[in-house]
Amino acid sequence: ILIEQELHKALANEEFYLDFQPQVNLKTGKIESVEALVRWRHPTRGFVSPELFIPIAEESGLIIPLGKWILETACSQANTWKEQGLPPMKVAVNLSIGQLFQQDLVYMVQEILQRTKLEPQYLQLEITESMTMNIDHITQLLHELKAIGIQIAVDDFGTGYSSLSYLKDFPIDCLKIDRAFVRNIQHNTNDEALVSMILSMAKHLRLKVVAEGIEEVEQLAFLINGDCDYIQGYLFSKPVSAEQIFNNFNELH
Ligand code: G
Ligand code: G
Ligand code: MN
Ligand code: NA
Repeated sequence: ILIEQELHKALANEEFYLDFQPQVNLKTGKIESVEALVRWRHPTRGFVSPELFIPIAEESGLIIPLGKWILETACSQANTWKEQGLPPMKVAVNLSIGQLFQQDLVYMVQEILQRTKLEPQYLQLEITESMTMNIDHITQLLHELKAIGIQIAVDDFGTGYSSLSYLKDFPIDCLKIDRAFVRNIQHNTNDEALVSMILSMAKHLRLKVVAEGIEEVEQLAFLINGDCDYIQGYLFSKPVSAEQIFNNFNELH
């Protein structure tokens, strides 16, 4: 309850900010996209993890205004980097389940893109498999979002309880392999088999793949060998501030 009340104040008090984690193209070695990750710096509690406050924001409905703020801030930041002279980068933004049932989501996305002057192909929305329960609603929604020209990624791929059937109905551009599969890739033949299978399946479905949570060079080698498209993980960079993305852009390459 306490956290819930403080969450409402936090938005007005500008206690939220975004960090960004680079996604590296394994073919070119370049950063082509970043994932926006929300952070809450509470005045007395200090840093509160999104793993704690996102579920509370979901339950309390605050996820709607917070989600809007996140999307707007991420799009506006992508445009700022461009104006600062960085090569164009896609920004990936996590959607919460509540946002998928927000009446005006498509309109809101469109309006934010216009206002921030970000070209639609530079926005990627991440949904998770747990959101694929209501197939008819989500299929319709994703088609409307694709019509705007944005990209869609399935986050935490392989960890949900859903069947694979949504892959044939949803207009998806990208799968993000959950870090649970990548973690023991060098030591566990089951994980190795699963990651290889996902990479091969994605290729047949013409989907891009981002492997998440890459921490070790052995994992990187396996993914390069498997023809994975992008990696995201501490090996390359932790989530960092917008300023750090700008300042370190050349070093990060
Ligand atoms: O960044 P970190 O690893 O601490 O994130 C923890 C969890 O919070 C992850 O599951 C991540 O998807 C989620 N999360 C982080 N930022 C956002 C956001 O902007 N929106 C939503 N809906 N979830 C987020
Ligand atoms: O659920 P989602 O994939 O959106 O959340 C991404 C989360 O993964 C972020 O909280 C981010 O901080 C975390 N993360 C990113 N790279 C790594 C990594 O290499 N190792 C670990 N343990 N966590 C990571
Ligand atoms: Mn994500
Ligand atoms: Na993930």
